[in-house]
Amino acid sequence: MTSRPVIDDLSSFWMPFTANRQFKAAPRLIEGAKGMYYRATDGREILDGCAGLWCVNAGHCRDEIVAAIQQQAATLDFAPTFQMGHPLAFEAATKVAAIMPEGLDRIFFTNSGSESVDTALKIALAYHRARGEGQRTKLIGRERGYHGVGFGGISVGGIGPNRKTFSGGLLPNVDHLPHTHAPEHNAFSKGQPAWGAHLADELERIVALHDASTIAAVIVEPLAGSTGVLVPPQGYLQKLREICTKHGILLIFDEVITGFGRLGKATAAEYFGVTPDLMTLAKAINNAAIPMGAVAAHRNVHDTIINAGAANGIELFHGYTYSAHPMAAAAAIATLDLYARDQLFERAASKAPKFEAAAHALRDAPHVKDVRNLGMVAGVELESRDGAPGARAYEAFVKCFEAGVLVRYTGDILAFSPPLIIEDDQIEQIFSTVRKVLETVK
Ligand code: PXG
Ligand code: PLP
Repeated sequence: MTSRPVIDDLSSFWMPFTANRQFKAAPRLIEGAKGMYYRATDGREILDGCAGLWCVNAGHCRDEIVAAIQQQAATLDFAPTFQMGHPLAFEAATKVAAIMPEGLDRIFFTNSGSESVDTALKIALAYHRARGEGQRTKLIGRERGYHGVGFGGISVGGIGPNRKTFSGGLLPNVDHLPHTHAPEHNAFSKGQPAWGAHLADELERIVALHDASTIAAVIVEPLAGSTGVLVPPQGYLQKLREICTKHGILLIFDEVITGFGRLGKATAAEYFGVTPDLMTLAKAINNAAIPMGAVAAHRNVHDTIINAGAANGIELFHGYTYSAHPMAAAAAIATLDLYARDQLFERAASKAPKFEAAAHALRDAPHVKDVRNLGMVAGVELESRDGAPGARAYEAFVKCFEAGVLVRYTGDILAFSPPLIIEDDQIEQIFSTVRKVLETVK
């Protein structure tokens, strides 16, 4: 059963990353949410197995966040942060900084992950220029990386379909590391796979090709989410860090998905014990209640740029009308307080073993060719149908929705990343529903 539209005309909304014609022929519409559940327009409750789009980490419509936004909307709707400020912007930055890895305590606010990525890439160029190495302009991404949809993000990104149409407009000075997906070695790994740390050595090859003196930054997702959950091999991120440090290259972790508890720590950097120079954040920064993103910059990067500018001059020519929007900032403060009060990152860590076991129990379900996981993230890769890649996972996604569980799919990979408030029986419900659905999928 598909939700009946509550409005007749679906034609004006050009939907993002959606098969518009297919969707509008059989829409799935959500009209409410609370805690672990969405409510569809036909009144059905749908268990949220992916925290919206990896972002509602504290669960939906939390009273504390709702109240903070309502109050802020009636107190200060908007104030510029260009040559002015409002107190919540500074308070939100201080609270974000407090849970970042040591040193990453200078916070630049944006409105999305894509803007955070563009901002981080620009900060990297500004940093080298401030140091007198303005020739360091190359950016190194990774195959299968997802860094949003700005021109910077798709240039360093490594997802073919996101780049192809726009290939004439990509940034010129970009190269890519190989991705780390190696099912022939690592299928059904629990947590970090043992094989593949040496893939980080490819960075040395790229440095040898271009020379370190031309390279500004390397950007990677510490755990790649959007491409279908690629968990970094043991030792891989440590090697990337060492090589970047050796050559004076900035390391950017794109933590738009992994930030704010997804792996059971505030950041993946903390989880893996590897500290980047810049970190991009968004999504769960304020439980996705109002659009917001951020870049956390190491103090040294920040100070280098700030101190290179004239004393009364603007140091970085960059910013968004809505950087640190009052409502987004109010939501961030309330969200970060909630994460701390309810110890949601610790909760994620404590639920992770149960989540891992439930995901891996799908190992012998029909069509399953790999299960991988870390923290409160899991990916289940299906065999593709001959000549129709993605069709099987799409069918599973639709059937799960009809059976009352929201999952995410990309290609033929199902991805799971529930709110961190999930209970054990809800973990069971997600994966038992997927098993039942896979038994009916062609
Ligand atoms: N970087 C990373 C690592 C992301 O995962 C972005 C940047 C871009 O953020 P914005 O806010 O501009 O969308 C993301 C976003 C999915 C999915 O289902 C993932 C994202 C967005 C939408 C869907 O995998 N990640
Ligand atoms: N386009 C025009 C014409 C603008 O005036 C502005 C901002 O003033 C922008 C784009 C950028 O908008 P935002 O600051 O919301 O990113």
